[in-house]
Amino acid sequence: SQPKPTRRGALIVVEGLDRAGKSSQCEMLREYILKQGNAVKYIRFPDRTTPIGQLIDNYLRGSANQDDHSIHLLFSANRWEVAKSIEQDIASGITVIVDRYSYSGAVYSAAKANPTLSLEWAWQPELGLPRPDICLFLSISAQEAAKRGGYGTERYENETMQTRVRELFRTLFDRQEDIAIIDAGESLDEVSKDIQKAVSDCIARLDSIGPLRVLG
Ligand code: 2DT
Ligand code: MG
Repeated sequence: SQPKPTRRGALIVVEGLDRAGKSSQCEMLREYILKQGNAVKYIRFPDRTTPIGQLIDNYLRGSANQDDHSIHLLFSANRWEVAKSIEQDIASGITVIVDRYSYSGAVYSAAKANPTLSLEWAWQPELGLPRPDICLFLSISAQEAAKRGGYGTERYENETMQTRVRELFRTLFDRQEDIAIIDAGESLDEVSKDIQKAVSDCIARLDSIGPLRVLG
């Protein structure tokens, strides 16, 4: 009989506000997918290790300033520089878990309330990037976020930005497909179970979805 063609991997994005539990949940999801016998890779944006990523890191730590539009395009370029390698991994059967993606990209920039940097403007450079098969949004209330500890010292880690970011995520997710809103206010294990359910459903649909699509 013919050898079975490689089943492509899934592109899974995890989004959420600071302290929603993204990193822990990404790690638990990685272990879950591995245990099921599937190849899996974890990546995160911004990827601070590349030359563009270092500019972003300097900006976030406050040691460099950048025009709002300019830094926005650098965040997007930081995704474009790995787009090909994501496509190759997915094609070779590896499921890729991505910690923050285009959604954070558009929302954080638009939250600055710069009159020439709308959510619509901010989304444009994302068009054509690999499209997630599912985007899991870890949703926590402002109160729950506050309970989980104080803000860090990086740019954006303050109440005003977080409130705007939360609202803009909602606006963006009304317009985008394949978004799963996960109540991230529960325990690690409960949240993890909800994520596993959503991801299993997504992986079961992969054959009918067909090849990896692009963001539109
Ligand atoms: P971390 O806390 O996850 O390291 O993110 N951000 C992120 C943007 O403004 N644009 C983007 O495209 C991405 C991926 C969100 C650092 C901060 O960078 C913000 C928080
Ligand atoms: Mg952070």
